[in-house]
Amino acid sequence: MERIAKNGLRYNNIHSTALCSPTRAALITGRNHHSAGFGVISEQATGFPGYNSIIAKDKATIGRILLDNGYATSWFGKDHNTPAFAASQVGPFDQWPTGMGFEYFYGFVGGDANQWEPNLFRNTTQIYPFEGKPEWNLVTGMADDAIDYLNRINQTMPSKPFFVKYAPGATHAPHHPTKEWVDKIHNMHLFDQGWNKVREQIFENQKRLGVIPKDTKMEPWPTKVLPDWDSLTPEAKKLYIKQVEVFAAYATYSDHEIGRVVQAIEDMGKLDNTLIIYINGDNGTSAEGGPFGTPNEVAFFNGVAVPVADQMKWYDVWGTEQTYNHMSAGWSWAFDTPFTWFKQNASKLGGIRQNMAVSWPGHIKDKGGLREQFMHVIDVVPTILEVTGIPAPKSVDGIKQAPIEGTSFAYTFDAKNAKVASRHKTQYFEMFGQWALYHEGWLLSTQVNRAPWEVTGPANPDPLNNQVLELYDLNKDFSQSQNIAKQNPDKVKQMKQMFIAEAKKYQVFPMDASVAARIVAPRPNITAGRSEFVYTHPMVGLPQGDSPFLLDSSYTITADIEVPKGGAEGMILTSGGRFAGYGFYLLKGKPVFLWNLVDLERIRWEGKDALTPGKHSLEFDFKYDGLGLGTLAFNNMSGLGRPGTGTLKVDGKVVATQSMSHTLPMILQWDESFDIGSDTLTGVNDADYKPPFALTAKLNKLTIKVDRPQLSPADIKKLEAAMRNNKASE
Ligand SMILES: [Ca+2]
Repeated sequence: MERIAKNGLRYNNIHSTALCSPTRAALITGRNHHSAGFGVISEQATGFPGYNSIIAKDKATIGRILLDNGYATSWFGKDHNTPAFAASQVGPFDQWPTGMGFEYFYGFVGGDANQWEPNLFRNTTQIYPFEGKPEWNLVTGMADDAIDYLNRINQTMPSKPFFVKYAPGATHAPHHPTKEWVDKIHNMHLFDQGWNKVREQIFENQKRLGVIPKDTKMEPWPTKVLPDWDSLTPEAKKLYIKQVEVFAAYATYSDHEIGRVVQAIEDMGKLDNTLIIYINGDNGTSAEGGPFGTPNEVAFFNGVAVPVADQMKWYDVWGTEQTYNHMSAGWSWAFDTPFTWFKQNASKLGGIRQNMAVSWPGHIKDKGGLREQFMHVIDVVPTILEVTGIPAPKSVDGIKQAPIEGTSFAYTFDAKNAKVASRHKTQYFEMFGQWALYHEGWLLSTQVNRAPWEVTGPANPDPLNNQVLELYDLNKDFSQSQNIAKQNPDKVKQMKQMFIAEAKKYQVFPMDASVAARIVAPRPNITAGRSEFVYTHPMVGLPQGDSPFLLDSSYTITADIEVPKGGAEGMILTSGGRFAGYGFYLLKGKPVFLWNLVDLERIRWEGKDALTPGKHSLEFDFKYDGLGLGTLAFNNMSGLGRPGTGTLKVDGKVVATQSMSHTLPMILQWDESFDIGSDTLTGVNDADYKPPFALTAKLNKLTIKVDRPQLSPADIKKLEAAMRNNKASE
């Protein structure tokens, strides 16, 4: 990044939406995230136009526009703009990168990926280049593939212009750098003094570099949200330093590999006429590890915080394939210096302000210059169109195109415009019911009422009005630290009206403050309306969002198999993997059903005897003891994650019965698939087997029956009463 900045311009006032796929949708379409159907991530999509995870056909992406104008277009790394219900091999593929105008795709479809064993696709086909290569890492794999691709284009047709969208998994969790980079960072001892001191140091560095005004103020450490470093136990300090060193190693490693791709362009002799826009950040720094961090992000999304002492079990393997790790939010706060709050907090600069460097050596002459004009990621598309001289298309595939909503920042490339006023005058922000409005230097913000790790509580029922409003003058107050709402009541009123007008214009309404509840909200799904699933053929790679959902429900899984002479072993059915999931398999001939509860606890049913050769019917029956997903409609999570009893049967005879005191409420490991007849990527129990663990018995038929709980009229009455009480207490 430093190379791009030194060779071009630095920007300190560009903004994102506060969350990943919403920002990406805005980045590739030049429209606001709600306009592009991505008010939230696709796994939280609901039926409203601003939130349905569908990028409508009247908003063609920059990939499509450039493709239609002769460019070779490609996308490397994270996608997360494919609706969860279109992520399986039945498609449709029109909202995969290749369907959105990016002719070549090498990356992962979902929200994040294990970098050691990713759910990786080339175009729309899953590939496994890491098999048998324990040293392989996607950060390097992706750079190698991009370098190979760019050289292929260049050697085949040197005059072909190219467009690359490069979105590494870094620094989203899991933080998976190579050991080389972890050692390098560790030896620098950057973080030994703790997050309070690191924050002060970053603040001083920012002033020294001139990227923030000299008179910028910094709010005191938020002791109500996060503890002071000095108050921590030695064990916690030790753990948190490890967490942050791995994070920093991941950031640096990724930056280094991006540098190799840039070098490849220089080696082709094309750097002078290549515009590189490098936006660095995970929106704000992510606090989704919670105050303690976590060895397993899947635990976080199931509402499970792992105490420090338990996390120490993973200390030596932090960042390796044994963890799906995230760091303590204390570091995230420090890394958002000089701002407050985090990714997800759309009303705070700590959630939405990015840094950016832009180089175009043959054209931008003010090398190393700083630009301070207000901008947003929706400005990137119109900027690319302006510099390439390509007009925004009036129609694509016969469909009239909606106007682009961003404003080109190409004017800032010219040194004489270094200090002119921003051309982007007004911008709304909204995420999970937290919102803000920017207008010509003023920022109206809702007071933060939820830390990003508080995801399972009841949602604010009226996020437009049930808010404390704050007002800031960013022209004088770079870090959004002086709330002047009291002194300017008329301005507050006027800007709230302006927010409502913008929100109406860009399909922000109905605003919804729920977070976790939306993960399990009903949405289009290829399994919708089905309670019975039959499989007669081995099959791997079905994503979580497109497979039978067994959480918060009763279900019965029956496998009719034929054991050959000498016995059998292997995977019958699995979903998820090392960090959460279930497996139904034969181990040394014995039937096993296993629930992996976020790698903290494994519940296991096992038959005593190995199956004899011949035909057998295996059954795992689970009776769920709770009201199920239906309680969500009442802003109530009480139906989820409840206990239940599982029974394992062989040929109709019970061989094991066991109760679970709690179950996973939300989600299995999302980057792992539903696999029949073998296991891809990681396994659910390393102590038992290594994937692919192919089934050596013949699978004649696998049947899954799901018996979802239904609310009785009495249940509904109770839930309605609870909801009324909740509202009354607010
Ligand atoms: Ca797996």
